[in-house]
Amino acid sequence: MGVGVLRAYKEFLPITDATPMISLGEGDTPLVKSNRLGKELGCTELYFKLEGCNPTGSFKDRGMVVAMAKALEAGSTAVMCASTGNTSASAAAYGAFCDLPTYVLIPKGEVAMGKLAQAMAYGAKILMLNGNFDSALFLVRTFTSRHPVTLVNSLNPHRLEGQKTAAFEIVDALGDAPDFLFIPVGNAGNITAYWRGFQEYHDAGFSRKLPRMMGFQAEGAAPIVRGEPIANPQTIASAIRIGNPANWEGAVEARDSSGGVIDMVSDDEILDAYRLLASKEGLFCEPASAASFAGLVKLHRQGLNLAGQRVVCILTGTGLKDPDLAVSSVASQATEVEPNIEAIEAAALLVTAKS
Ligand code: AN7
Repeated sequence: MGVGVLRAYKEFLPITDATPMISLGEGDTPLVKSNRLGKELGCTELYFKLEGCNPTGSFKDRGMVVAMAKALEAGSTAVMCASTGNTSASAAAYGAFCDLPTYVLIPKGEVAMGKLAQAMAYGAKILMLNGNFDSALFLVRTFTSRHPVTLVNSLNPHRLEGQKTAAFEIVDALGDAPDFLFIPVGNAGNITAYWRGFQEYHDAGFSRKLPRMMGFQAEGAAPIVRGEPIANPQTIASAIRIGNPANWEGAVEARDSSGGVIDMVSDDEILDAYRLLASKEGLFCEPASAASFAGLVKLHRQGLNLAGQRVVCILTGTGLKDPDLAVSSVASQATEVEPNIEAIEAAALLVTAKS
């Protein structure tokens, strides 16, 4: 418990005697059983994997710790990534921990405030690009091919090795793989990593079944669903505003060999799911994360029978990453009150009567 991903799953990771066993306490995140929303969907066993509980508030830490450890082992002197926000926050944190200078290339005006604040606080060298994530990824690939700087996007194979440990934790917690795994898809590294993790654990005899992999893109940024790159991807879920995913083939392979789907959800469906998770389950995730649950709601509406099925939704990042959106999009209103008990009583009773 709490030993970090490298120690917890050493035998499944590319670790040698020379690998520094670093940790910021990543992994071992809660798998919470739904109290209300599962019942509404006729699903008796619905769970949420709270990846926002990782040290920088997203699942990226699982892969970043492996990528950084391997970079240190290889004698790297700097790391770089392109990011819609969470990868840069994670790279910056582990870079600070390891004393490795960290360069992050982010699309100007498209990264949620909490993520930008993290990269700044951890002391990353931030390059704001007048362009989108896809052009940022192309540029860091080019830069790191020309200079002795380690790329820590999920094109770095160590990233996916670390991220697959979330699948191990789910099987460890449930005693088997779930029937369905719902997950947001952006650059498509995570769905690729989960599928690998479920397969490896299955091959090692830790699970009897394999889940159907249910990946969800945002409607305005759904290249895999549409079958071609999107030049100008748009969605309120800025984390998955990606038009040409680096791990496209991995996502298709996960879908096809698991009997799953890669589908899309609209921004309205994402926001509805985001509000429901917070107000009916007490789970505050970021909008991109809510795409997993939005996908479950969509398929349920289309007639998918969830009776007797064990379902896990991955909530990839915490809602605190994007406070502006939270304040502008939630249902509850703040009531202004004078500092006396009569005013408080009047206001509180009014609120109770209303709800
Ligand atoms: C909260 O940080 O791509 O399909 O640069 O931040 O593995 O890309 C983030 C992606 C889902 C999609 N949920 O995962 C980045 C970045 C959240 C995310 C995804 C991201 P992938």
